[in-house]
Amino acid sequence: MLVLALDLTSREKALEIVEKTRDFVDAVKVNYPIVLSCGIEIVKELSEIKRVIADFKIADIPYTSSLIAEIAFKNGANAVISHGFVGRDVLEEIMKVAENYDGKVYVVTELTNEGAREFMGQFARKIAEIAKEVGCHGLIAPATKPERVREVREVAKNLEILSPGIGAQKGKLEEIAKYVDGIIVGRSIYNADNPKEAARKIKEEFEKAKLTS
Ligand code: 3DU
Repeated sequence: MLVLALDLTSREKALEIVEKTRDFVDAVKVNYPIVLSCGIEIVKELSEIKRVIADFKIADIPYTSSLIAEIAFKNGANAVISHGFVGRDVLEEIMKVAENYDGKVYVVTELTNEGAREFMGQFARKIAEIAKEVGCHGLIAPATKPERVREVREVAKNLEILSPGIGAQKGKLEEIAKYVDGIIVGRSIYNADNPKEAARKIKEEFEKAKLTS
């Protein structure tokens, strides 16, 4: 599975990139840059073309978190991403909302940046355990830290794992492919001279790495 991280601030450019890459992209991930620039309507618009994962990295009290999830699903998102460090009660509340929409919930175990080792990394395993116990659908684990992705896979068992950090953040496909179900890629696709070719190549390389790793 290839998820396109659409961190653009122009609606036109975003739609153009999605059109160009749609044959190779399985879902589109929206984050704050595009939603704060284009409005929540962009989720609906994109959801008419591809499945949309709303990456709001939800990290609030259960009530507020459930409102955020509700808005995402109501506007056509197929899945939301929550932080895991907020704890079980938040994930349970988001799951209740997701169930009403037949939607998915992915949980971040640890971010890709080095600084995330200071706090989140120490709890990545525990976060994966809680997400599994709560019945969340998947995890978001860092391609820049293959040893952690392996560890998270051990705990996650059959939970879906999506991994950002390939390309611009220097994560390597061959190091994580066997542990993950999908990759999340943004800049290496939308900033490429030929986004369609870039998406095709990355998807092919991922599939090849999965077969050979
Ligand atoms: O580095 P890229 O341009 O390929 O984009 C990666 C996307 O994944 C981006 O939207 C970012 O917010 C998200 N993400 C991470 O990069 C790292 C994480 O740990 C979680 C999400």
